[in-house]
Amino acid sequence: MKPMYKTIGIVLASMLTIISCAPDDRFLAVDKSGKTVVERFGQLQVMGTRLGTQDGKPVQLRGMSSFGLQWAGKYANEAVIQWLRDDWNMQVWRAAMYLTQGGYIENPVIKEKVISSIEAALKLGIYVIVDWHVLSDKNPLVYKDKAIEFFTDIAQRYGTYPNIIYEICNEPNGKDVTWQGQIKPYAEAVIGAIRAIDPDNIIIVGTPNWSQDVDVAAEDPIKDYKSIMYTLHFYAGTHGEELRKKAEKALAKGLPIFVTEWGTSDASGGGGFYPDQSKVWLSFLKKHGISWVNWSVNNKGEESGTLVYNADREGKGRWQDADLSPSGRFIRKVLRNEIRIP
Ligand code: DCB
Repeated sequence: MKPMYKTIGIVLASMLTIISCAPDDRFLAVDKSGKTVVERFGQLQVMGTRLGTQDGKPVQLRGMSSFGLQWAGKYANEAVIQWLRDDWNMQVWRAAMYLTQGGYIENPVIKEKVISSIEAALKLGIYVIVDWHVLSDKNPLVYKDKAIEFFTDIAQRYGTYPNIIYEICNEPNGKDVTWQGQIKPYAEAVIGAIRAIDPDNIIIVGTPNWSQDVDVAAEDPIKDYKSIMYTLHFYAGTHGEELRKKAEKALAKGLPIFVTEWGTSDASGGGGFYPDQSKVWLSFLKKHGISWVNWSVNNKGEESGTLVYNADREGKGRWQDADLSPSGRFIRKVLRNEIRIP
């Protein structure tokens, strides 16, 4: 081919690629004009069951969760979060602060990793979920006073920034931990403390049974406060149609849902990588416009983790394909809009 035709061919081909792959601006962490997601969406609000921008347009935010900050706090820094924003197209970062298992109650300096996450998010113009990671401690009332003290401080320091999203109890669990008995009373107390300082940032409440029983919360949602959402968690290798039915039931009752944690593995964080089941879930979330955050950035070697065993031991970011696990490569492509989700 003559060089000129070759050039024309290349130009045409790249124009076609741009047109056909051009992702909807709403799914970009930074748009073509360089505006960050927080610059574009501003103060988030809840509109019916949907998350909305300051201007009242529905949005679906997508991003990544840290692993337990006591284990993987080295990734809660600006270099990694910027890499995730720029290379992974991440719009929201979740700082998962466990309470026990070496978490905040036992080791309060862990809070510094939440602060470094927030500072990076403010600088980079992305949203940040401050996650009070109730898990093996089961009943959120156990550390209610500590939660109020913690969220009061976060709200006083950062409540004026639209970047902040509060997640007040990751996964309440255990037979004796019910919505009406423990979770709702806990949530009302913590929400009251946050709202005394911060009138409008989104607050996400955990639901019974490891944040699966959104249908139960939907029977008796929290009144009196605005911009409240409820979390649904799933692991694609364990949870399927039955859990999606529960979510649909809750949505039909008007419950606003935010998936603050889901994994491509089974419910242990390991046990295999389930891309097909994950795609069914991603399609469900897309259909309902539900925001999501994937579990999680770590190099432990478990299937839900983004990095292969021992990759990036210092927390520098700039990962190459060989650093990423099958799940990491899959989620990166999903976030970059390179895998079509029907
Ligand atoms: C959730 C937790 C999260 C946990 C993942 C995977 O727990 F919110 O903290 O992460 O889902 O289980 C796992 C890590 C492991 C680590 C472990 C330590 O991936 O590497 O060793 O935390 O706590 C769930 C979710 C669902 C269910 C149970 C749990 N479920 N759970 O459906 O039964 O028991 O942790």
